[in-house]
Amino acid sequence: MYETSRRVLYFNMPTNLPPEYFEAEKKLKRATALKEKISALEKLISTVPKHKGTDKLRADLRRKLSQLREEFVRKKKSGQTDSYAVERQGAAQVVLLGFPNSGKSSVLATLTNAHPVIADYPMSTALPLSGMMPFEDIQFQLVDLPPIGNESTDGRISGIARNSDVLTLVVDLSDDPEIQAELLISQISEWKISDKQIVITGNKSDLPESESRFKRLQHRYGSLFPVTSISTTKKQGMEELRRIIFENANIIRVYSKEPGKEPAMNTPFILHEGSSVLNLAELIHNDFVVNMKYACIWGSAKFEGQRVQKDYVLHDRDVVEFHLK
Ligand SMILES: Nc1nc2c(ncn2[C@@H]2O[C@H](COP(=O)(O)OP(=O)(O)OP(=O)(O)O)[C@@H](O)[C@H]2O)c(=O)[nH]1
Ligand SMILES: [Mg+2]
Repeated sequence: MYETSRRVLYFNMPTNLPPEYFEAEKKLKRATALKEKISALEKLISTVPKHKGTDKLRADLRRKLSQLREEFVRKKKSGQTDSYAVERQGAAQVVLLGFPNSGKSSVLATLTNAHPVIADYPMSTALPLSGMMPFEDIQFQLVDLPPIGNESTDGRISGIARNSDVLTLVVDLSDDPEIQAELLISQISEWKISDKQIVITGNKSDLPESESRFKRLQHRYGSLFPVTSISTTKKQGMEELRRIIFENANIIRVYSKEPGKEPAMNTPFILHEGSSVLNLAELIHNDFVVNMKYACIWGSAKFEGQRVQKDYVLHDRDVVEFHLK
């Protein structure tokens, strides 16, 4: 990609930029969190050689940096008064919804690097807390929330749920899981949150009679949603839950490749399912959009390295090589 990027930029910029610039630019494109974006942009600026030919580029980048820094300060200030603000990070945002004590915080603690309060008294979680869940070569943001059913917090919880990508309903297999699921689903529809990906997970599968209750839960909801059984205490079913979250996030991972080189397999681009080669080009660089002649695809193509046009629909794990005019 470096070679093609350099060719494209050659037409549009009055300068030759070093390979590190394009590496840093790629990192910037992939950054999702504001903090990440700021440090990626700082790195990018440091790669631009200082001479007359780069004056305009450096000025543009510095302007962008100061805008991002201002936004960061603004958000930080408002964050002090709004402890419910959850900044999106990672490939997709997944919220944990459930009644008190169902084990939402335990799920967060088991699947991510976060350290929530876990307690046997109800409503131990008072504010949202997020952590990053690794899945293969990507990370999902899991958001633990206070339990449903409290007038003072339900409004804020519904706002967070509405903005997320996947709702994971955590029900307690030792305490009428079917009724919990039913109440949660009706609450979600009362909030008018539609078209949302929903996953149901029955927690505490280590407790007596949880298996038969899980079977009933699965029988009732299995045809509507993915239903899975876990025990955070015994660490059972956690890998399956990770996979189910990935499968329901409606995203694909796509890798870019420069002509004549190996693909960058450790740094996927994340796209919505159904995205095309053109959508990938838009994510990488506008010059790819303008100057694309065709692309070569490995993975979902009929044969390896098949030439495709910009409307070709990509699949998870495809490798894409852009060829420009
Ligand atoms: N037996 C068993 N107990 C569990 C499991 N997961 C969580 N617990 C216990 O259930 C209780 C509640 O767990 P939390 O993770 O705090 O539940 P929560 O849903 O976050 O609770 P709130 O924040 O109050 O809504 C704690 O005592 C946990 O130790 C499990 O898999 N098996
Ligand atoms: Mg909790």
